[in-house]
Amino acid sequence: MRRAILQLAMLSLVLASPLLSLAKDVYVSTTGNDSNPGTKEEPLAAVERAVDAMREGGPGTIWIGEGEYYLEQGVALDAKHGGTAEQPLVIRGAGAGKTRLSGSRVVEDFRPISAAEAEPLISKQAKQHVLVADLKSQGFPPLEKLPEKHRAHGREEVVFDDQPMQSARWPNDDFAVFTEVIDAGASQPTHWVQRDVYRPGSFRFPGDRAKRWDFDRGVWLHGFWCYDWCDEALKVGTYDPNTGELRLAVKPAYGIGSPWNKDSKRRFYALHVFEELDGPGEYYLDRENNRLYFWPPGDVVEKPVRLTLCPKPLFRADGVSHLVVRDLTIENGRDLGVSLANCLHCRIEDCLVRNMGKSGINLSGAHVAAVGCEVTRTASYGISVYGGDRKTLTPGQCSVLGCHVHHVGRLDWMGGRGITLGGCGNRVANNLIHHGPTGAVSYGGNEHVLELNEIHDVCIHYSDVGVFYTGRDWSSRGNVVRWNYIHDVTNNHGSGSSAIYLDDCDSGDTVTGNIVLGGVGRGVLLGGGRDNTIRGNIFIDLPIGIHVDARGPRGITLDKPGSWNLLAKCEQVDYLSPLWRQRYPRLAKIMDDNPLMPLGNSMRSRRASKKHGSTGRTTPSGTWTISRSSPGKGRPRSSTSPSSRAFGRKSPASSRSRSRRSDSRGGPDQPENRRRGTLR
Ligand SMILES: [Ca+2]
Ligand SMILES: [Ca+2]
Repeated sequence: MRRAILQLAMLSLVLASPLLSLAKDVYVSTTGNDSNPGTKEEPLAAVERAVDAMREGGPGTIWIGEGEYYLEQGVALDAKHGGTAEQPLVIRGAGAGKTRLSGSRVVEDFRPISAAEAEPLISKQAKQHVLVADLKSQGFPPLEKLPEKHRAHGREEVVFDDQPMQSARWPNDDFAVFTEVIDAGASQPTHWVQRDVYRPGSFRFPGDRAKRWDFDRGVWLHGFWCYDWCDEALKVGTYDPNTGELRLAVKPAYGIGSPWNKDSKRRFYALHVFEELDGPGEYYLDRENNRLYFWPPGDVVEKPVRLTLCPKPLFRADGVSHLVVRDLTIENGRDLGVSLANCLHCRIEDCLVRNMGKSGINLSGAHVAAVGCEVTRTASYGISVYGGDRKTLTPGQCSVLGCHVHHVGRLDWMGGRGITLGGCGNRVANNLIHHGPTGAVSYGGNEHVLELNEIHDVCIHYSDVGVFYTGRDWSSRGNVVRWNYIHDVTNNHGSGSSAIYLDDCDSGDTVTGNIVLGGVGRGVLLGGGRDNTIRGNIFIDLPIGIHVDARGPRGITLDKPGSWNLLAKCEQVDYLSPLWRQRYPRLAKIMDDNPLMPLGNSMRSRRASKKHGSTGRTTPSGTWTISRSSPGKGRPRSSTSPSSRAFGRKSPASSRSRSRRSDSRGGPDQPENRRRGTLR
């Protein structure tokens, strides 16, 4: 009897909760209502409500109808969500472009700028075209302050006609240049690249333009302060209009000015400067008074002006198994688009992720994939993947397949790659990647396959950069870069770009069957590493096919901590364990075999075709260049047989390119120069 009563009570509970009784399909519509049961006829209104309804609900499908859904704090799934191998939990829209999950709200009630407000604007035309919206009166939360130092700042941005607009800058499409450093604020470099930075430093601002700016309101400068592979946007501290001395408010990572060349031209532009709002597409967010000033490139009545607001990933799943997210547009947030973290057997497919204040898609766990997605207009990178366990060499089997990743790195040039890859045993294949400030793909870890990708128009701003980049790790082995097609890549001044860059003694990878057509300065840059195989690649119209150098003796430090202690990195993955000894027998013996030298590399079956330049030598087998200096001016010091080693003398140029990575990055590379494409 008691049991029957209990069953009755449970039944009545289920009946009282229509969402629990709705089997496996939940519907969401812009015309729905959250008090509805979530059926096709009576859908819910909020995606968040549907996700709540599916918690502990097992497999099923959330159908999100056409239209735009504002996600104030994003959608979050946890380990209580998920399906089974046979029947996943599916969250699907009516198609990318039709169902839009947005982190932005529409700004309305624009009025023309008043004469008093327009007075500081330098452009006469701007005084006629700039519109103003009061955000506070429209119920927007107060605008957040910009950090004094930033790249992808994650604060509010303006989107119009589905494209991020430009915070007012000068010059509009290029860089300004200074040459006179007044106070570098830093020591001379030690160990190639490292400098101690004591204070923000100052330089002579070129010309009179800055005399027009109100520094009390805040002015930022985005530029390459020391090296052409480290950009930062930094707030200005003081400016003296009489002397032209401009002092930064915060310390650049490496100080101001090249330590190698006192006359070097440092590139920068001014950012978030109200006075420089002077063209269609530029805006200024007054973060004190919560106003938006905007010169729209179209009709603000016909096309909505959006302000990005959501400070969290728009869609995130942590610890979920068997989830499919598909057919959605995910857009206009201040943070990530999609995060599938610590997930198993999950995938995002056929989605469009765009206009994000940080990055597009993060994947981690095992068997987690992005398939057929488009990722564009992210402030930093497009897609990141981390899966598997290096120590046990357990493959993550995560993948990025058939994705179109383009126009990434809007604000964060250093981190703005198309795809980043780490862990063990993951795959990046059949993707199209183009238009980025730095390289297209960076990877670290073991046993990855990067194949059949097409890449063009990358490395736009950076120098000393690889389209495929990996660096500074003896233990990062078993990776294969094959059958990729790389063309029309920018080769900036300084150390330029390489199609495949095995930087700073990185070892144990196979580069085979790639086609590199023009653009880059080198097909492969093998920077002091060991046990790499370069085979069967086709390099067409490049200054240099393969560059090899022996930088190990100048970089590797086995007796102190830091990113150049390559032995410590090996010990972290227990490289002498039976498993690692069996898989990487040459690594197990490295300390007995002249560890600083680039031994064990194999190069053959290269096909090079030259159209210009004396260094593009066709070498049927095994002839390569070895130099103790860095890529430097993009020219080998000597061309010899593999058995000979011609060590050049260390030059300032080589030192510059060499040491850069001892700092923040630790993974990816760097960037920039003429024949520049554009990210906008
Ligand atoms: Ca401007
Ligand atoms: Ca490697």
